[in-house]
Amino acid sequence: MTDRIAEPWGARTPYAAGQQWPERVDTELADGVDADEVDWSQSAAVLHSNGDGLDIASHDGRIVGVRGRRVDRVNHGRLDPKDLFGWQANNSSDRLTVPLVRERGRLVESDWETAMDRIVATSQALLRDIGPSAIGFYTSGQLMLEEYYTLGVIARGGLGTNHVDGNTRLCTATAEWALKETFGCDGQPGSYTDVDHADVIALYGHNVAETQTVLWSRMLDRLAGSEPPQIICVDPRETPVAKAATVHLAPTPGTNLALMNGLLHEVIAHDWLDHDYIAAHTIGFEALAACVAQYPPERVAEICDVPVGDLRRAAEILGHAQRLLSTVLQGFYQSHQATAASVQVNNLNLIRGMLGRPGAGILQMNGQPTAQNTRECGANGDLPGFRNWENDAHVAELARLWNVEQAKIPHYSEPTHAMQMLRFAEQGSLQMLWVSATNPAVSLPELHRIRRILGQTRLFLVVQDIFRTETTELADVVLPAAAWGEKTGTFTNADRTVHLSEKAVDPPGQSRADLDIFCDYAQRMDFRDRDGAPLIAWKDPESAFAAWQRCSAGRPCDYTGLSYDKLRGGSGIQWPCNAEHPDSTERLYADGEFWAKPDYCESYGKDLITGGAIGPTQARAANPDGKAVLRAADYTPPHERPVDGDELWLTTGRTVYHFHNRTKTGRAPQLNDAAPEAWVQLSAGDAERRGIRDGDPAVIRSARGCVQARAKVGGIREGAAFLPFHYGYWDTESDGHHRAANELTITDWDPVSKQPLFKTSVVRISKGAEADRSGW
Ligand SMILES: Nc1nc2c(c(=O)[nH]1)N[C@H]1C(S)=C(S)[C@@H](COP(=O)(O)OP(=O)(O)OC[C@H]3O[C@@H](n4cnc5c(=O)[nH]c(N)nc54)[C@H](O)[C@@H]3O)O[C@H]1N2
Ligand SMILES: Nc1nc2c(c(=O)[nH]1)N[C@H]1C(S)=C(S)[C@@H](COP(=O)(O)OP(=O)(O)OC[C@H]3O[C@@H](n4cnc5c(=O)[nH]c(N)nc54)[C@H](O)[C@@H]3O)O[C@H]1N2
Ligand SMILES: [Mo]
Repeated sequence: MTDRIAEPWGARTPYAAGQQWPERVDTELADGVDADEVDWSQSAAVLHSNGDGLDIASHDGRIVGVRGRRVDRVNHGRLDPKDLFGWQANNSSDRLTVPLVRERGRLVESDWETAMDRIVATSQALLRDIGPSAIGFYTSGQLMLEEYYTLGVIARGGLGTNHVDGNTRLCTATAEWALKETFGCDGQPGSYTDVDHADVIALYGHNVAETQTVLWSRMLDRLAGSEPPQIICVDPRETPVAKAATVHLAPTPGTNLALMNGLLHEVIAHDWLDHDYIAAHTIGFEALAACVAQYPPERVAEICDVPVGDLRRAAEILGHAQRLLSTVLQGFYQSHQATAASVQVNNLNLIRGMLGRPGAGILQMNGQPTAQNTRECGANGDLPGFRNWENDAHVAELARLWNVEQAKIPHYSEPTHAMQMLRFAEQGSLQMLWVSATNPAVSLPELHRIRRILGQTRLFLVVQDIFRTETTELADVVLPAAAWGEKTGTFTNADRTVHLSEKAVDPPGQSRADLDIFCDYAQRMDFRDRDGAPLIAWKDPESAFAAWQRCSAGRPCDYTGLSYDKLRGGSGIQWPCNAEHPDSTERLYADGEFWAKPDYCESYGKDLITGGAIGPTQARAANPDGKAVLRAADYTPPHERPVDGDELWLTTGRTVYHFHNRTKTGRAPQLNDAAPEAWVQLSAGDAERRGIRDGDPAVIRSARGCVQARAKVGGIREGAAFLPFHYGYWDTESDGHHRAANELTITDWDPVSKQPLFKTSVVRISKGAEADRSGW
């Protein structure tokens, strides 16, 4: 058997362009467990957005392994190393099993009555004394569809607060906004089967090899077969993707928009265009052409510090592609001018007519397993069902569906984004924050500030998790949740594939499914509709799903043709799935029609530089027919940038072996042993100038904090350094030294998507282990 730690992608199963991707079933069972003696429950992967179908093996009430689902369209049986080993965390002896409440400054074990009473009493007092805006919810991309929708209805229809967001704000807010800016609506145009057909695959700031390993296996299998695709990689590091690329462009962090404008310049200058597609299906071409005319290759090569020949070659490959698949992720979404740069990827596909047919697609990727649902269900900065908060008819529709007053549903401004919620808490107007399935004390930027905000006594902090984390330690009430495998629900991956995940075992101790916790809160708060009936008229996952289906009816993310039964037994199914598309929808926009018509669209769009709202009047005038919008933007330099040779760009991100703050992967021995400690990656030249050799201890300082890590020399461009963000403090002795990347990062966000800029800050690095945190 392949050692999947040494070989994360497993063995090759080559295939040629246009063929079916062969099956390969990956299985992992605990030592001594016999596959014939276990019960299998259908589910899908939860340690990334790929949505790999898998079955959970259980025996005697414990999860004992996993097996890839051969029939699933996403993975054809394959599994990622994190999924092969990560399930062991469910069985960890340090799971949260009882509610905790803060007594005289300390968290003590309690019971559900006491914990929920405190939450309800605080909510009611705040509603009475201040109003709904004193209460906020910060949720996840890791719960299930039914849970987000329930939370969305509670917050917007029950309490009437505008302060609901997900950690999807840190993750795929830019994916969503790039899609809204171009197509008027969220929703992934492409499909993973585009990999089977593409002749060019361009990956922009997307280290798919480490972050969606099964999707990369699909690409590797194409590369190993006949008629392999050409690969374009844009990443300052020499990732496995870069190593396999035909052309690797390694721009200076934060210069993505200049690079994209340069590529567009070449494609337009050489007339590698689909003029018919542009004329029939888009608006804005002249303005785009005028803007990118200012970005000839020589200028762009200088801004981005990439060889001009490589830039030209990449443009030529993109310009000649017959079936171009483009993917985008955090190297764009969390970098400077995030939305503006990601939108240019859409533009490139559009002006080449590369959309809606096999191999010609766009994947504005997701990161977390259920991020798509956070966005669909109204648990982040949108109304449920991709409804437009600026469109009164959409709000009225929701009010009818929930049978509440239209005025109850906040739509006086854009829903509050997470960083703004934190600011409100810092300033004191937000007095209760309910955090579910996210760990902001490690994952938000500028951690000393986050700890100060969350630790205030005037803020009532509720944290709902499966483990004690850096964030639970700051809470007033901690609620123990059931994990994946211990509850039933559905979730949707990055290419709109919906999976059912069945409960395989009971949750430990008194822990409860997040859905049960939210429903319990709704009942205790006694939220009612206009006729006095309970606002939340469901109690279990399947009836919550049915409620969501009604909400999704007629909207782009239409689930009305799905059911738990239909999702059982076979493959996951792509939405929209309704009377018109009863089986599934593989690709969006195949007919060149978009969800951008003014009355239907999710957003009227924003200015890419300022983030200023375009508004209904201008949107109606500019794009009455709802065509795809080619939006242009000029490059501006990042706000913080190195001023001398001593300073380096800091960029942060992931390794293949860990998921986020490692609450799961850090508890799986194989994964933890594969990457037990943080490191800092820097180029050979930058290391030598600092007298640093591979493996030396190093101190990394920014204006905001200090981190220690061992140096890893090479594999990154000059002038840039990389820190993984996985390492927090739950499994360290508190010896005063810092290791979380976010001690260093900056409080700054993209003007359009409001996604924080985790990929561009400035640091100094020196050799040594001294945890001298005194100043910058
Ligand atoms: N193993 C693993 N897989 C995961 C996760 C995980 O924690 N671990 N998390 C999941 C989640 S939630 C997400 S969001 C995804 C993220 O998946 P990715 O976006 O693929 O991962 P990152 O490592 O955050 O960033 C990708 C690349 O961006 C590059 N980069 C940094 N700055 C810039 C820049 O300015 N320009 C360009 N062009 N590139 C830049 C980095 O060098 C890095 O290789 O992964 C998902 N899958
Ligand atoms: N510097 C830097 N910072 C980053 C990033 C980066 O690239 N660089 N990436 C950003 C991105 S893309 C993301 S997605 C975020 C991720 O940041 P977080 O969301 O903070 O990361 P996790 O560690 O996944 O936190 C999820 C928490 O939910 C808990 N949990 C898991 N399952 C369940 C469940 O079913 N119910 C409940 N109630 N709890 C559960 C886990 O134990 C864990 O504590 O980090 C962001 N921060
Ligand atoms: Mo993410």
